Amino acid sequence: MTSGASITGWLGSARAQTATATQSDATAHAAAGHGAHGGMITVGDVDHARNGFNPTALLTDWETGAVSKLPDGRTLRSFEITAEDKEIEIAPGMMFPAWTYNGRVPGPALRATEGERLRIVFRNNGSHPHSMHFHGIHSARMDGMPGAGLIGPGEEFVYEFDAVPFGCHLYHCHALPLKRHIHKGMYGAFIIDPDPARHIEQLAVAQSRLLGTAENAGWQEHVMVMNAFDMNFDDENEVYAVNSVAHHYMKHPIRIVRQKPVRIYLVNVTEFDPINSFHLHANFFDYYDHGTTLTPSLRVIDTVMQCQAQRGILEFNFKDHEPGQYMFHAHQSEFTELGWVGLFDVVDAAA
Ligand SMILES: [Cu+2]
Repeated sequence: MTSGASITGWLGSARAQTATATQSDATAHAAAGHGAHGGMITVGDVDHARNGFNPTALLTDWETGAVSKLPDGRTLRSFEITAEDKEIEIAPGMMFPAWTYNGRVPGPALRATEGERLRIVFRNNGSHPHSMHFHGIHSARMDGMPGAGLIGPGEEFVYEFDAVPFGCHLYHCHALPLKRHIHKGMYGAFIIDPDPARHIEQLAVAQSRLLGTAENAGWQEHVMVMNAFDMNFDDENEVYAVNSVAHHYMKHPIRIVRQKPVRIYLVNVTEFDPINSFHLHANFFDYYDHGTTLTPSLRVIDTVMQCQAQRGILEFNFKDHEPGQYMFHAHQSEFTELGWVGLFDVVDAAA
């Protein structure tokens, strides 16, 4: 982050621009009630309709594409992604000139099942060359590098590869300068659910991870992409968030039914800072590094750190907790104050 800069300074002008919206925003007044947690959060709300996405909806917005059968009987799952330039509001009154996948930051959370054939039709309607570089297993010519799917404005490329290994992955643009293309918003989660038929020895766990199964429906799943924004292009971040909007989940706590377990697909794409982290208040979680195992790689921890592109799955529950609002945030305190903090609103199933 920028030493000496503060979100308060940025928000001085932001407040002036959005004074009317700010005064009439009931959620802002509700959020003020969290003063005990440290009331130093942004005032008001962003225009989600103008952005075209709402971080609350993004938590469960899985893009599963279109499914068909290949001649050999395998499943083909197809996605369509378009790169486009778009201004997005990442804190009230603070506009960021983003480069996006499908008009949103982060891009769609692509979700497939282990072993499927994936086809991603990528069109570049942006003003710069872009690509989709997937973290997964594929051939060199599908890697999203120059000569392998990095395309100019107006061009189209089709990536095709198998969905392996299962896990919590990501994709991002690999055009140069890389730090600018990633930071501008060109990234998204890429989840490959395990195919239970391939994991008979851990069938119940595999089934619980597979979207659409009854076992999976017993979980509360959310995807969280930790990101940040360099508002003045000095290669340091001024605003931090999960799913792009600073302090969003403070103003709009994430509702959690106490009796159902929680699974978080956590991805770090933060540019310019070496690491980011996730800390859960008043609770502990199991962690699956990269999501590529069905047994936890870390057990009973309350904080995990990730470098850029590192990701994993968190599992926890509040079944023995009393209902209430439980905080989560980066345990780099400065990231927290600059936007990366939120609340789980834990309620009883009947509530
Ligand atoms: Cu790019």
